[in-house]
Order: sequence, then structure tokens, then C-alpha cells
Amino acid sequence: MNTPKRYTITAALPYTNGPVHIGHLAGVYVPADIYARFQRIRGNDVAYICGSDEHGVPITIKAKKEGVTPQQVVDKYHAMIKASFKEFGISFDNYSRTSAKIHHETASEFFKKLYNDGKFIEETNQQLYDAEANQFLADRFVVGTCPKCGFEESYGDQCENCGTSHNATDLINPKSAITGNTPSLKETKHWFLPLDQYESFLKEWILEGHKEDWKPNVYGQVKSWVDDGLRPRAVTRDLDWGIPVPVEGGEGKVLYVWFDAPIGYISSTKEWAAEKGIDWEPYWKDKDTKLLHFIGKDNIVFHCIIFPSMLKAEGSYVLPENVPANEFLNLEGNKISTSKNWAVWLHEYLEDFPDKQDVLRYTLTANAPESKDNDFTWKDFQARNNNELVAIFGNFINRVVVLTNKYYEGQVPSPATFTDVDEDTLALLKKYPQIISKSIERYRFREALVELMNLARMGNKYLADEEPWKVIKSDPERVQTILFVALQIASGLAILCEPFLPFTAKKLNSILHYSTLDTIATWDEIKTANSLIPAGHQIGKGELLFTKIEDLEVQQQLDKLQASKQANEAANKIVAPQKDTIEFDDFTKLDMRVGTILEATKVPKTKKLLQLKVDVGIDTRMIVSGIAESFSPEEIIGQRVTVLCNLAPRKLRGVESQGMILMTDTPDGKLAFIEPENDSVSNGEQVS
Ligand code: B3M
Ligand code: ZN
Repeated sequence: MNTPKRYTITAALPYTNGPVHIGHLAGVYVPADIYARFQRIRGNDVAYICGSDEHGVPITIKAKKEGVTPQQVVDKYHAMIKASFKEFGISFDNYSRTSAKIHHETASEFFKKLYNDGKFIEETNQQLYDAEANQFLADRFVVGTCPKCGFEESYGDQCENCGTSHNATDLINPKSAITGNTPSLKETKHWFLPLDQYESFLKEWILEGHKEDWKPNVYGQVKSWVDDGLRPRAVTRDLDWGIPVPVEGGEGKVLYVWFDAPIGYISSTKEWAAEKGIDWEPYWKDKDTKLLHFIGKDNIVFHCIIFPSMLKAEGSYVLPENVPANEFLNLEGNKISTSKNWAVWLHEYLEDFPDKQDVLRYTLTANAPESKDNDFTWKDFQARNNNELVAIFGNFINRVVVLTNKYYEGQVPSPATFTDVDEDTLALLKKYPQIISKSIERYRFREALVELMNLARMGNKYLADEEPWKVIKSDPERVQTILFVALQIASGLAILCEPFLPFTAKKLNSILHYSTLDTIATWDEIKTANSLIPAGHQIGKGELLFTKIEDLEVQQQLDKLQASKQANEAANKIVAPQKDTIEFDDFTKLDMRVGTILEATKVPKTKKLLQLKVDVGIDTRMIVSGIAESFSPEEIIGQRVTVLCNLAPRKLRGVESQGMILMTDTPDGKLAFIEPENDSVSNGEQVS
């Protein structure tokens, strides 16, 4: 075993303005968790750090929308998010929150240190201001056209389309997100971090120093920003929700959320260390510590340029060794959106699949948006579960456990003579820790997972080729060897799957009765151990590791998404503005009556038109109506309707229409009749 290394692994602090969804898990928390678990298993000293990001405009906006205080918003979502992470086995060593006292203190101290060391520029200049809301507009309080890519809904501090970070005054056509007004300019004082002064440091450290080992998407983004030239960035804001600016002249101002949030990693580490009674500083200041930031691609600028410049300015911290940022995960072909409710929320997933945390972890890792945006589909989720976890991994384990119980009452048999195939199989098993490690060390979690499954495939194939269920009749001694070998593979899987599938690992350990073993091989010892599970060891009874997901369950999820899409469209539907005013006399000219459809047929060679015979009380007349895409002729016989009777007759496709049926739209794009609520209203009754 090598000497243990110290790892400080951070995962982006989620904004507490909503629950967490699969995009969060796939992009940040699962890969970081795999990495953290992997380093722990290998005996390294790991601090896996996270917490809730509770400041910033999104939270204020959410509070305004819901008519509650920002504190109520963060309390609600902090609890929810923390619970979701725990339920999915995200093994943070500490999950803190930026409203915690320790964080306010740490961030204030950090700011003061830079202030006292003269690292900020203090500048009074014009900022966007919404007079009606009595509010300076920064960050998400202002929306406008991105000066770089032309996207029309860029925020004040960052464009979600091209990822550029800018100052609010750079936006073209800015509009207040609070009132919709065009903002005016108003003078205010702020403190700026002169990023331009850190250009050469960033060039040397990242562009020259990390060309080879940082992901191309991360390196490329950094390069383009540095090449474009960096400018001073305001690190304070005129807001009332956040950490008060702790220096003279800072009254009524708070730290910019992106100044305080990354410091949250430090305060969360401090909180953890204090609880454990250890020193936090080595985790951030010892040059041998490996600091890693797991984030999504929209956070690259903050973790690769702004935060490192802050750390550099402070002077006593280490810099990240790597920032393995992921791209985005889409859902069923569309961008995941909290506001549009186009998401799979973790807490809702668990309601529907209460024991399938690992299936989601597996699917999200297998489809991780590591080098490009990727798509999550429920069909793929089902296929990954049924064809891979159930059919390969689960099936192999089940066969081994059932046969061991059947032939040997659950005792690992003693092997007789190893054939070449056995030797090769055991030799290959020994190679897997190294193969999987290599991929994880390079942040290639998809590749690592494929290798893990290859080991399960190898086990399956070994059993299928050796056919112990047949050989048992002719050569029972041979079966002892086969099952011994197969049990070694099962044990290897139990150890190697833990970073990816922690719930499965636990189940598998209990099936194999791992806790009663004298020594359990570590990840690295698989390479050299004579056996991972010795002859004579008693294992438990079978228990299915994975169960099939039926079409119906997938369909329910698809229906749920569809319903949420429709509800969202309906909620956001722009209601047509009111038409010009008319006089009462104009209205009384309309002869509208209740009627009943007596007959309906399609107008030949048209898609939309139905020809209807309608009893309108005064007579029975023919009306042509464009409703064929919403109704079949049969289903509307007897339908009560409202008819505009004195509309001048006109010919539609050769058929004369004597009136018009009044209709309205439904959210799913269909038409609906306007009918009297009371059945006893007779035909011919006027609408007034
Ligand atoms: N809360 C942004 C986000 O959720 C932000 C990350 C902070 S990490 C210090 O995308
Ligand atoms: Zn842009």
C-alpha cells in the first residue's frame, strides 16, 4: 500500500431554491461520490465536502414568488436536498450550509484579509437600477441580450447559453426581472477583484501547467476567457440577502454570492474538522493535499478563474489539482428545467422506485455527460436495468449463490485442480482493480463502469461455458472448482462495485456474509490475494440484487413528464389581450343560441372540417365546423353546443354553413365545446 494521500474533494454547493434532480446527480454528485468512495477504499484520507448555497438572487426571487422569506426558502430546500443526497448514498463527509455562522465568519474573514492586503479595487460607478422596485439590478435580477452570443435571456452575471460571465452593465437591452422595466443607471460603490492582474498567474498555472491533465472542455473554456482578456469583477452587491460586507462603507451591501459560495467549501471543512476534533488547515493549506472541484460546466469560470484568483490573493491556500467539470444532462431530448418542471426530482423518483437508488446511479454514470451533453430517457433507464443490472450482474450473483446453497449448503467449496480457463479467469480478475482504478483516476467514470460490468460479464460467461449444473452429474469434484472460482469473481465484484453501487455492495456483502470473514481483501489486495473468499466460508441465502422494471412503470414516468409539460404550458400560456371595446348594441346584434348536434359527417378531402346538422330551436340547419382534429363524428352526436345563428352563411368546400359553433382551446391543443351546464336548457334558448 502506498502512503495515504490527502484529498479534499468538493462538489458544487447546490442553490437552495428548489429540490435536486437527476441532472445534479449525474453532473456532479455521483461522479464526485464515486471518486471519494474510491479514494477512501484505497486507504486515502478524504474530506468530501459540500453544503447548501443559500445566498444569491435565485433564492430571493423564489421567496418573492412564494410570498415567504428567503430564510424560509433555504430552510425548506436545505432539508430536502440534504435528505435526497443521503438517500442516494452520496457520502459527503460534511454537508453544511452557507447561512451557518461558521460560514459567515469564514467568508467575512476572507474578505477582510484581501481588503486589508489591498487586493481589491474600490470603485464608485453606475450600476443598473430599478426605481420602481427600489433595487439595484445585478445577477439574476436583470435579463438582457448576451454581448457575446446574442442570447436574449442572459442574466446579469452569466449567460446560460454560452457560459460567459460578464458584468450586468454589459447586457444589451437590459430588463428588470422584478418589474420588467428598463433599468436606469445609479451610482454606487463596490469592491472589485482585479482579475486582469491574475492573468499571467492563470496562464502559467492552467494554460501551461494543466494542458495535459485537465479535461479539454474545462481547459478550452479557461483558455478562451484568458485569451479574451480578464476584467475586474465586483465582489459585492447592493442586496439585503447575503453576508454583510464587513468593512467600512459596506453598510447595506453584501458579498457577491460567487464570492462567498466557494468559501463555503472551506467553512464546511472547518465545521467537519471541528466536529472530528482535527485540524482543518492541512485539507486546504498543505501542499501535498489534492484539492478537486467537481462541478457542472456553467460553474467553470468561477472555479477555474475567480476562486483560484481569490485563493492566490489570500496567499496561504493550495490551488485545485483538477476541476473535472461535466457537461449537461438532458431529459427525453429537452434541457432539464426547474422553472418548467422538466426534470426527474430525486425525492419523487424515490417515491416511485424506493429501492432503486443504485439503478439511477448506474444509469446516470453509464450516460454521464462527461465530454458532451447527454440525454436521459426512461427507455434507456429500463434497458440498463433489465439488460445489464438484472441480466448480467444480478443474474451472475444469483446463479453463484443459488448453486452454492444447492450443492454445498452455502459453504464455499474447496477447489480441486484448476484448468487453464480457471487460471486465466482468476488472473484476469486480479487485473480489474488496476483497470478500473486507471479510469477513475482519469475521471472517466463511464469507462470505469463498463469495466466493472465486463467483470460481471466474465463471470456470467465463465458459468455459461463451464455449465456446473450439467457437470454436477458426471464430475462433482470439478463443480467444486468452478463454484470456487465463480465465488472469487462474486467477491471481487462486491469490493469493486462499492464506489458505483454502494447499496448493491452492501447487499452483496451481506449475501456473502462478508462480516464474518477474518480478513477482507482491500481493493488493491485483489491483485495479490490467494483467495477473496476462502473455502469453508459460509455464505447466506440468495436475495435478488436487482428486479425488472416493467413497461408500465416506464410509461407512467413518461406520462408524468407529459402532464407536467402540459401543466407548465398552461400556466405560462400567454392570454390574448382584450379586443377593442364594443357598444352594447353591437353585442345585442349577435344571435347566439343553445343547440344540439343531430348528425355529423366528415367533409370529404379535408382534415379539419366536419359537416354538422344542428337543432338550434328555430330550425335545424347545416353548419360546417373546423373541429375534426379534436372530435370524431360519432362521439359528438347529441352534444349540446352554443351557436352563433345570424352569421352570414358562407360556403366552405362547397357546403353552405349557416352559423358557427362556439369553441374554446384546451391546454393540450384540442378544442372544447361551450355548452350549458344545465341539461334542461332547451334548444333555441338565447345566450345573453
Ligand atoms: N450554487 C451554482 C449552481 O448551483 C452554485 C454553485 C456554487 S459552488 C461554490 O449552479
Ligand atoms: Zn451568451
